[in-house]
Amino acid sequence: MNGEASLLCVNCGWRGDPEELRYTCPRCGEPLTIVYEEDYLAERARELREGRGRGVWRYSAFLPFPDDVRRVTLDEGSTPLHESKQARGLRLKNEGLNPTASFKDRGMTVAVTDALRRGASRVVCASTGNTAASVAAYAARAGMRSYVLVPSGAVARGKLAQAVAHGSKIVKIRGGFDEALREVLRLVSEDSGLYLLNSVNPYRIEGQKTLAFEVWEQLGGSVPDAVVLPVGNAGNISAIWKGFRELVEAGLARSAPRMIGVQAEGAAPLARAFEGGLSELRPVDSPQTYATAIRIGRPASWRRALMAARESRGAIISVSDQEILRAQIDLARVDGVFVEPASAAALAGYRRAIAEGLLDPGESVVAVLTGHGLKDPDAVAMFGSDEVEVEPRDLTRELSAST
Ligand code: AN7
Repeated sequence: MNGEASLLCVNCGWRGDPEELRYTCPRCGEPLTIVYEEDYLAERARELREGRGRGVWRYSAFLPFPDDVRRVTLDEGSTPLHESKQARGLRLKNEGLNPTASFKDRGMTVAVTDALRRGASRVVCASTGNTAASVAAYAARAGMRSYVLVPSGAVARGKLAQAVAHGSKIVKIRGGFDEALREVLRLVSEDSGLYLLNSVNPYRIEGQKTLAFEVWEQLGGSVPDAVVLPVGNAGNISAIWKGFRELVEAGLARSAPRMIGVQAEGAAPLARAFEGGLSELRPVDSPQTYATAIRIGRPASWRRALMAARESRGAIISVSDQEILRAQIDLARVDGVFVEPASAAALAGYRRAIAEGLLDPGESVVAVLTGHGLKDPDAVAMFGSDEVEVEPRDLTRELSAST
């Protein structure tokens, strides 16, 4: 790799050289996408099929670095694809089993590798929590100083604990994620020494697209009929769609799955835009949901998310907090997989899509479970628990079969 990749603005068509670090289009402000020269992916298809090693870097043939790049890695990816006990054809991609317990690590290993390659020593992000935890860990590993901006109110406890543990400077911004992202974008435009690790960074998308390659491999070289996943800032749906499209472009898959993005009702600007057939986003000013990871009203990658849903003949839908909670409990108590609320939106969305006829029962569907349940231990308060405290001598009676 070198020279075969360029930066593309999917909105206005601007093109640039990735060696010149940019996150957004200088003409129109759209987050930039890394694209490869025609035929390049087809030429390297064999290397992708015969990839060595595991996880994200197994697919380095489709990543924009020379093969000898110094990787910053904690062995991300290679996550299990469980069959769900809840519906025939439904599989659960358990991204909570990444190094910092969310899918963000796929993008972070690639973006922090890029930061190191460019000699960056200070990295920054705005985050609802998981990006912050991942930035904190990878920056520590790379020996960089990290700054994480989080909403002052609503960050899950586990995520904050990770940022503290890894030694980030944590700045709680009064306001929500959207305000924090706006300020961090302003900050990096004024201070070229700060490397930005939000998903407007095109290297994050390159790392996260590897989920598609992994699913394809786990299904024996085929793709599912559909992928269902939670959508917040909309980087992940853009990335996974890009991965599946590249498989098709490389001649490794005949078609790509329908992409079904799921938002929480109180933070659903993309679902509204999709349902209304709109070509512009109407941001939500004070987004609300108990799935704090996706409490986002002004998704940066909104245009690419709508493109993914429309080009794939998928959809972006919304579900209530109650449906999310129900799905979270069922994932834990029926499938044995403990996820954070945002991730449960994937199962809630699957159920909605079946009910509305967007998916047929029995179709092959992968639900992306984006983050581990231990990230947000307080959410469990709403599950209802079965616990008692007893004197030691009362234990036998307490555990007798009748109770
Ligand atoms: C568990 O950490 O935005 O649509 O700052 O943590 O790519 O934003 C997290 C997002 C889904 C949505 N599931 O992904 C952040 C942040 C979980 C998440 C999403 C997030 P995007």
